[in-house]
Amino acid sequence: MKFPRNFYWGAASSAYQVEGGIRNNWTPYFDAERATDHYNRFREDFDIAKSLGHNAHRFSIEWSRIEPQEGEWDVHEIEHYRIVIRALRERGMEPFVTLWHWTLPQWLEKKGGWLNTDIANYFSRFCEKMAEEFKGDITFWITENEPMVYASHAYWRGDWPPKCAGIFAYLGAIRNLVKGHRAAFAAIKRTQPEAKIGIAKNMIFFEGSGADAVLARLADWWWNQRFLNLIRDYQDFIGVNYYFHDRIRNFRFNQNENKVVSDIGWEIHPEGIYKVLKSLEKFGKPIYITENGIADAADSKRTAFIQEHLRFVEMAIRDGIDVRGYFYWALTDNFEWDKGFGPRFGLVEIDYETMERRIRPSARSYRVELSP
Ligand code: IFM
Repeated sequence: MKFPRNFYWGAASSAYQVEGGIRNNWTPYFDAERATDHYNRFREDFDIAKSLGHNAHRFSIEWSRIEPQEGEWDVHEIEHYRIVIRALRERGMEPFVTLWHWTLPQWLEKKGGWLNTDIANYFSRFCEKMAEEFKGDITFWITENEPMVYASHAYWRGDWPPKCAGIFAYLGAIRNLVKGHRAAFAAIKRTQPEAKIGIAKNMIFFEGSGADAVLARLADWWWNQRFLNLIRDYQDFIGVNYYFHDRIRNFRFNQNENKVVSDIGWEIHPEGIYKVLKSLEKFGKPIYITENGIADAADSKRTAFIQEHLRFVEMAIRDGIDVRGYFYWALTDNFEWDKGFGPRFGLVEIDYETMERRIRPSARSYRVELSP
């Protein structure tokens, strides 16, 4: 498999899932505590990524560290992320920065979080500040991670903070997430016109035949396409997070064959990544796979998982889709939100007792060969 010369490849993480010591809107419900102590061990983690040959890394800046109280910037924490970014650059890795990976400062959650009609202003103010601070160091900004996933858990099912379920809350949160992205896009561009900005969109390959195909198209429109359509003129690239295939049979979702599943029961369906990439062709934007990964504690499926998905990404590129990068989720094991520390997504295993890092064999077989 050969990828274009400038292709970015590496792994991803998010602040709350790895840093440790964060108190945000999740903490009262699902406390990540020390997480992987990445806040103190980021150099060690980046050394590992470098030793694996990665040329890019995706991580998030934790809003609750930067603005712990409304309107107050924490210069010490800004400096911390400056050092983190420098550490990546020194190791030859391009930083891709996520500005909102599902967490909010507690003061903002108290004001209604994503249901606050002013949240787009709060968010764009934070994003603008980050662009001002880091415009010399960062090109790629991901404003929001998987907004539809967050809205459906937090405001529809109500199993994630702020655990507020209801159709109006769900629709209202989506509307504000769209507004938030647009406002953030404008704010970053004002500060840094050359910035490249997008979101990381969770994409599901919905499949159905006959009458089920109609439902599959509808689900595709609602889940995959609508948000991207609404921010169509406010993005330089599309970030794709791909984990799921959903086969619809007799008007019922989730009728997958599940022949091969991850430790948390997610079906492995690599060709779906090709299908979702194809479905994004019409936007005419560069695409980065901002997440793709598997929970596999025994590390018995991860190598094939990565190779198969990369094979379909390569096929998409050969078919003319402008895919420019791939980030495996995740560099290390980490705190998997409501599921805690059980699922093991990492290329690198974490011993949560000692915080020792152990590189899994699959990490060494994950290589993306670039054309000369
Ligand atoms: O861990 C999450 C990540 O934070 C967002 N995308 C899916 C991953 C696996 O569930």
